[in-house]
Amino acid sequence: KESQAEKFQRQHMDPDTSTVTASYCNEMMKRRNMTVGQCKPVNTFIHEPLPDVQVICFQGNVTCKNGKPNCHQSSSKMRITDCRLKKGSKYPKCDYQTQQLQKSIIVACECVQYETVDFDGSV
Ligand code: PAX
Repeated sequence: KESQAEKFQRQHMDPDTSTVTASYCNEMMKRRNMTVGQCKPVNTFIHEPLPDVQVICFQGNVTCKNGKPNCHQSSSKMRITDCRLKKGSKYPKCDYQTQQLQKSIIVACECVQYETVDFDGSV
């Protein structure tokens, strides 16, 4: 079974892409299995090396949106792409808006191996 850390990497890591095209989200949301059964409404891809994302678990501690204490905010801005389902898009035709951004990100970490398990937002 896919671990939480593996799920985080499937859903949020894309270190090797630097510039994205308008069709990036439509292709990536499908390729990474986030359009199975339903269209995932919002998802962020991070274009930074995995070690740079994992180290966020040792950076500024913040409360997660769900009230848990295990979220961390990156001390530097990261290259990210937000994928947002367009209004009127209906499953199985998942049509996304692609937006490339540079923002500080917030992730949840589990202490077993200090691995990122949840994307909590960007600020
Ligand atoms: P998830 O599916 O909610 O949680 P996501 O990144 O895929 O996250 P499994 O076993 O998979 O069910 N976990 C935690 N989740 C949240 N908070 C804490 N502290 C925590 N600790 C552990 C992934 C797994 O992490 C576990 C949780 O139980 C899950 O385990 O965001 C909804 C989704 O949209 C993404 C992020 C979420 O998907 P919302 O609306 O709740 O904030 N998303 C959202 C995004 O990618 N980018 C964005 O900017 C926003 C706002």
